[in-house]
Amino acid sequence: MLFESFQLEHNYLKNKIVMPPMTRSRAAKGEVPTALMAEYYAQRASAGLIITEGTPISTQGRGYAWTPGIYTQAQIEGWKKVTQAVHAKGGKIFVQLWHVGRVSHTSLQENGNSPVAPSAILAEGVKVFLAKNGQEASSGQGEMVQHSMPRSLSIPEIHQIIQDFVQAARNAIEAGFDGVELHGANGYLIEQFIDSQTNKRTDEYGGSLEGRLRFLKEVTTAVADAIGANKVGVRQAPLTTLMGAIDDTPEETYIAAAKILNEIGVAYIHIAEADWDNAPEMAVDFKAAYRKTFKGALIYSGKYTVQRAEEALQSGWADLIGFGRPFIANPDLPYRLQYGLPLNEPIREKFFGGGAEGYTDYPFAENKQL
Ligand code: 8OZ
Repeated sequence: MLFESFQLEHNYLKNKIVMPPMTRSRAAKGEVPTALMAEYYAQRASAGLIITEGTPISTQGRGYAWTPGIYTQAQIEGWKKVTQAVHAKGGKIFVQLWHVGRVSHTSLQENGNSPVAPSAILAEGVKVFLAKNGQEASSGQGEMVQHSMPRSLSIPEIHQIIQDFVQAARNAIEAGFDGVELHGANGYLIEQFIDSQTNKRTDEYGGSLEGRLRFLKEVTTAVADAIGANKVGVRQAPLTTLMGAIDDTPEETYIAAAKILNEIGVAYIHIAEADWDNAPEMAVDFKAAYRKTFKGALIYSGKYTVQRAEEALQSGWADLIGFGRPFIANPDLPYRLQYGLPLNEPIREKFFGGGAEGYTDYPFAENKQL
């Protein structure tokens, strides 16, 4: 089933293999996507669906060096090169819209401001990736630094961030993306609102489960109203802990979130099972509850093999499967998986920052170009 097509609303996907979002930190000055990035994504256009690396919606939403943004005209023009290159190879591509919330550093914020969060709570030990001495991405010279103490958002600021998401989604459509994925996972802003240990607000954006889900609901509704719910997906990570965003009752919380997303009518929910986290495996009952609650497509990513992917699709709780790191090292991953060919191993040292090395120079099997 993995190699068969899938209709994701108006988007025809040629297989059920997703390239999930992966930060690679190779944008040019001004957080502008480059021609090298266009080549990287186009090389991977045999995926049924590509979802770009996390893409900040504003300066405030940035938490790492050299991540490509989608809030200036130069960035939109850069992304046009990416979407055109992917479409020319017959691929489909969504952009992941990202606000990091507290997971940032004063050096990345305007005027050295503090990062923002639902509540002013530090995640001890959670680090961000900064450029060493203001160097550019191509240097690859970065360092991991503890994120800065955040301050809590006022209600007008929350409303402004929702507008920033809407503008970023409009920019994405202008840039030629087939849709957007809202990054509601991995301990960033949307998840900081959702999870009980990061949201201690007492106003309407916290205090109760309904309150903690309000930001997700309002952002998703506003973005869906702006570009169409059929072009919107949402990523969630119910069980991850490493980024310090933890919910005390994840199943209750995230199934309630799925109910809201179902009512809005988004195209998909993308669940990060996060093999990089110590999170427990998601119980089959939890996955079945997602299926029962949410009528759109369900994508799962995290440590899948072809066999596990086929089982997930057969079992009925998944529609599409993401393969992350294997896609870094294997531009022609679907072909290799389909024919059982050996896989190239990803080079960890080249994950973040740098140039073509460990990025666009992984070989295709038998010199086959798609
Ligand atoms: C790794 C390094 C930097 C960012 C995520 C956006 O975990 C990320 C990310 C991952 O979702």
